[in-house]
Amino acid sequence: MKILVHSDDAEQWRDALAGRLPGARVVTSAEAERRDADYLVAWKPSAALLREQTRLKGIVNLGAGVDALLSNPGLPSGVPIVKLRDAGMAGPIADYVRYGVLHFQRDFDRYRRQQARAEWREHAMVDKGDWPVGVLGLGAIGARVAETLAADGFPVHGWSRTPKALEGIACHHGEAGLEALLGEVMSLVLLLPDTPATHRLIDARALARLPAGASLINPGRGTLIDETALLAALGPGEAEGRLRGALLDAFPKEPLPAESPLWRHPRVWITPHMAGPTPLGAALDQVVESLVAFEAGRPQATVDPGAGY
Ligand code: OXD
Repeated sequence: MKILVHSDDAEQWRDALAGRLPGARVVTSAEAERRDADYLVAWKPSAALLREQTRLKGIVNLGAGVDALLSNPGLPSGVPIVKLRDAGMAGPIADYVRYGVLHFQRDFDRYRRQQARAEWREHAMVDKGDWPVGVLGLGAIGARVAETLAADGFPVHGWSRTPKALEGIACHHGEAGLEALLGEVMSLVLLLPDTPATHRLIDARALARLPAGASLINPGRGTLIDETALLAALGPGEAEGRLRGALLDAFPKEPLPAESPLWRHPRVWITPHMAGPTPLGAALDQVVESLVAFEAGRPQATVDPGAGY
């Protein structure tokens, strides 16, 4: 079998895959030999690279989100796609979210602003038990985040499109479930996939449902948020608006354009899509398994392009 690899670390992937699949020929997208591959292992391939491939039997998406791949105009129809599930990224994402929740629950945002004024003033601590957190999206990563926060002592509400049950998590689903969750949580965490159904789910109405002083943490997809509504809910300047602050790792357009007002908002923390890197070591087993399963004619859980994940 011939495998084509495309990613920032394609050479490492090529060598690692060649080591694990000695019968395979593995090339990177930078090599002249890149045409006529049987399988593509890639993160954000170009439309041109996809169009060059005429006999693909399967694609392995080197990430958990398939939105970029599914919206690629060069994507051939009918070729099965598998994505990484939790390939080592859920732990770092859970840490990112913990950092964000603690940031607001322990008032680090306020202390940071006070420091700029040399102001020594302690805020009464809100107990973890009184700081409910909502996690939207209970896939492999969302579930791990929800369970981590619950183990830390936060009351956790989870939401998914279809009903799910997770021990220790108050699980909600459907529209009514979302309304109920939004009304409860002091930190809202977004870990839904980017699909037409989740686009701008966090709009002015959703933000208005959150309790006053709530915070938003988005290590998921930027398209989930209506940015105009977010800025309105935050209000301008340092004085806390209805929405106290936001920690954002994902944006509809990345890199976040320099002119975005989010960069300069004093109660917004921006990170450059770093919450859950995909470590090659942890993802390799999954990629090899997927390729072996493709080759054996029994691909593992493939992406449903209609649902978008
Ligand atoms: C992913 C990502 O989808 O890094 O894995 O955004």
